[in-house]
Amino acid sequence: MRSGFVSLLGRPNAGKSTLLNRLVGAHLAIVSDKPQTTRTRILGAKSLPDGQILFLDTPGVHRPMHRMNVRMVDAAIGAAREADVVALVVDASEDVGRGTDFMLGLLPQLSKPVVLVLNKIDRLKKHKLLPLIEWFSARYAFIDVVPVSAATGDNVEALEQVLLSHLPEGPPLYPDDYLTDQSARSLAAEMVREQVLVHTRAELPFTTAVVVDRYEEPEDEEAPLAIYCSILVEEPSQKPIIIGRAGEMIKTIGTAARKQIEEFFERRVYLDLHVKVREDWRENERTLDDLGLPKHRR
Ligand SMILES: Nc1nc2c(ncn2[C@@H]2O[C@H](COP(=O)(O)OP(=O)(O)OP(=O)(O)O)[C@@H](O)[C@H]2O)c(=O)[nH]1
Ligand SMILES: [Mg+2]
Repeated sequence: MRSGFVSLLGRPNAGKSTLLNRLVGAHLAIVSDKPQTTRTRILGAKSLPDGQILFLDTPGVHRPMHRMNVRMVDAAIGAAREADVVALVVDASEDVGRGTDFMLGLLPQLSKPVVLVLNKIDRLKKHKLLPLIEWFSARYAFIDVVPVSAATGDNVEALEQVLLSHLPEGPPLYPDDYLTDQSARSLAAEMVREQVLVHTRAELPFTTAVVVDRYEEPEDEEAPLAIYCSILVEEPSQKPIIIGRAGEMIKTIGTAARKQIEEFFERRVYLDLHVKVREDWRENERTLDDLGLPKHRR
């Protein structure tokens, strides 16, 4: 038996959260086509016949411009420091650039075994794969290189076996039905935020947060979960965008999020959404604490 932690590290939008969800077979981490979707470390456990892998999904590594982003990048690097193995997830369909160099520059100081995961191969022309592997291999001594498509699932099982083979020997750390360390509250808040990301553009995805104000779980399982959330925006002008004309937008967001939460918890849900302006919340240490972003520690 082998078991341990694998941290998924990479640039924003590389597909880390899509890969986590694919690996554990549940929608634990929200996904969007906007960068900086994931804001906290998310644990997803996968029990296998010959061991257990504890995956840590992390925010994409980027140049932080706000206190929130400093905490996000810290969470990513902190998770990599905690892990037994780092899986560096790269969008293989994109050109390498300065961001790639920055990521690679972080690796030596982690002093961890690193597996290179070339994701999105469904979008890559076959002849481009080998030169890409050579480019990366010339820059760091990866212990393995595995091309995958998190979207289609192509080669993901092989990746799982490779990662397991690099974990220390030992019994599983959690029971085999253990899935995540996320609370029901934060899973629900994240599903609301996912729908905000799907339905909004420009700066809104970056300036929105979701907090659960009240979460009621009636003992009678036929009665719906009642979840009351605030959607935080940074400026008064952003409020009407989230609400939409005649409340159309917030209704769309609410309906889609409610369906997702119901599916995840297999229970009826009553979801109540409010939009609140909290100026500069991305710089506010207390709000960031409340949102579960760990404090800056370096
Ligand atoms: N074609 C294709 N698209 C993918 C694949 N994996 C992820 N995507 C898409 O890439 C986008 C980003 O995916 P995420 O999983 O949110 O990326 P992430 O690395 O978690 O991003 P951050 O949380 O912002 O750091 C989404 O639109 C995904 O649907 C893949 O294998 N193939
Ligand atoms: Mg993510």
